[in-house]
Amino acid sequence: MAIKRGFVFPFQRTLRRYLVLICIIFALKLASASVEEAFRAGQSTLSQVAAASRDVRYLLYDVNPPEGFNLRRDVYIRMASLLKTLRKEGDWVLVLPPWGRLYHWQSPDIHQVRIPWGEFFSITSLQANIPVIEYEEFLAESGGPFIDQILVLQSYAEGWTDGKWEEKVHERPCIEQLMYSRDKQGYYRGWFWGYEETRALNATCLSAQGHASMLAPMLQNKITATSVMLDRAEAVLHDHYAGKDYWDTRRSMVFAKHLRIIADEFRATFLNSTDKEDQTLYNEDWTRIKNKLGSSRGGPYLGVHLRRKDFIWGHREDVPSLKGAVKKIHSLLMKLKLEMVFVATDADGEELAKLKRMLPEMVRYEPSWEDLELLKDGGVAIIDQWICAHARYFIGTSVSTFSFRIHEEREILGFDPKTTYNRFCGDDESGCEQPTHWKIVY
Ligand SMILES: Nc1nc2c(ncn2[C@@H]2O[C@H](COP(=O)(O)OP(=O)(O)O)[C@@H](O)[C@H]2O)c(=O)[nH]1
Ligand SMILES: *[C@@H]1O[C@H](CO)[C@@H](O)[C@H](O)[C@H]1NC(C)=O
Ligand SMILES: *[C@@H]1O[C@H](CO)[C@@H](O)[C@H](O)[C@H]1NC(C)=O
Ligand SMILES: [Mg+2]
Repeated sequence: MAIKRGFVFPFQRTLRRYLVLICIIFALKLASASVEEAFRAGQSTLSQVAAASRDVRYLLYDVNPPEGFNLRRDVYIRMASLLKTLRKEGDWVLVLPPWGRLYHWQSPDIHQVRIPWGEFFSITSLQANIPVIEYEEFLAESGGPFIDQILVLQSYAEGWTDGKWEEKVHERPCIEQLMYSRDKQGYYRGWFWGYEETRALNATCLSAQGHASMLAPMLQNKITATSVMLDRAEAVLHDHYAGKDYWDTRRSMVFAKHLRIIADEFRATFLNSTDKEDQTLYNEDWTRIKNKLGSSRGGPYLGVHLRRKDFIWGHREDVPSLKGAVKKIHSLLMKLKLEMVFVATDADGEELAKLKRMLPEMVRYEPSWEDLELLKDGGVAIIDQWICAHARYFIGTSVSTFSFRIHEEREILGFDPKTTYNRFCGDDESGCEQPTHWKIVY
């Protein structure tokens, strides 16, 4: 399925170019723009004609502001499932919500809004799964900074009636005050990923509980708007967590090449780790990667993800003290007969200094200010993940989506699950259940 789509979509693009040509000829002859087109006068009337000839519809989405990068990656998977369902009855395209203003991106003095997905992920890889476009392409293609309809997802005011949970979706009055306000012209203004000029023509609320594709009939039959934005998209669940469709989308979320190159160079220089020696088979085309579990050996180092900040502020019992973590790292190095340890962490300055004192041999990826400005906090985090994903053995932090995404990356690379699904235990934690192994469905 994924392979087929991978070839269909580029073909559609070529086809579209021909359509554009034909349309230009017609458009020039007729030379009469519709009222709608005049209203939405943008720079890109050519692709407007092309888009109109396809009857394309755009699905946009956004996520609750406090959510971090790696949960947002998970929400993308849910939206991709919905898009696949929608495409059974129409030419829908997913518009990638620009990255920015994330709580954890705290590096001062660098510009971190309106970041396109292409800075973090390989767009051609995403497109081999579903048709996606960047927000700026949407602006050009759809004729300007207008979104026809926002649907804010919310729960049901009455809760679960008679305590019984069922899947359902209804247009309902908004329960909370909208995060959008109306301007003088009556348009809805809001965050819109830092695109101040963007406005919506309508904004309403949708009470929904259930999986993402449950929204499809509503979007296909009741909502007629060309561009529809789902806000609070994390409110819907996965169609089928860890099923084939989940993994197709997850596998398509290949990190941008420049980030992988930097991480690979770091592995080679500081960790004596190369794909050849490590036996990590890789292919730029994700549809061709199907590595057997246990086939990858990994580089001669222990990979560690030590999540701190908000994970320790709540004094969670499943997160270790630094001392506890270092003790575990030393015992793992002994047991695994490894000498090098790579540490990815969001620890603050004080904790980091303490960690360096207790674990002076640790290797970290520390970008210069210039690199940080270029890669941004998001790119640095991806480099950390990619290096952890190539370690001979990995240990992460309990219920961190940052660690979970590393598990998936290692599953794709073909590591023995014993080397992947490990986490630190809290100092006084009883039980300490280890992470679940989710097998890829190809
Ligand atoms: N560079 C880097 N950033 C991290 C690390 N751990 C956490 N972060 C940052 O903190 C954020 C944590 O939020 P999130 O992605 O939601 O993961 P979760 O909160 O651990 O489930 C990440 O997106 C990063 O921006 C790390 O090991 N290295
Ligand atoms: C806004 O959207 C709702 C829900 O689809 C619809 O009932 C209403 O008529 C729309 N309002 C306008 C002004 O288009
Ligand atoms: C790097 O790895 C290779 C093969 O895995 C090994 O022969 C070599 O001694 C290592 N070099 C260092 C500096 O550890
Ligand atoms: Mg988070």
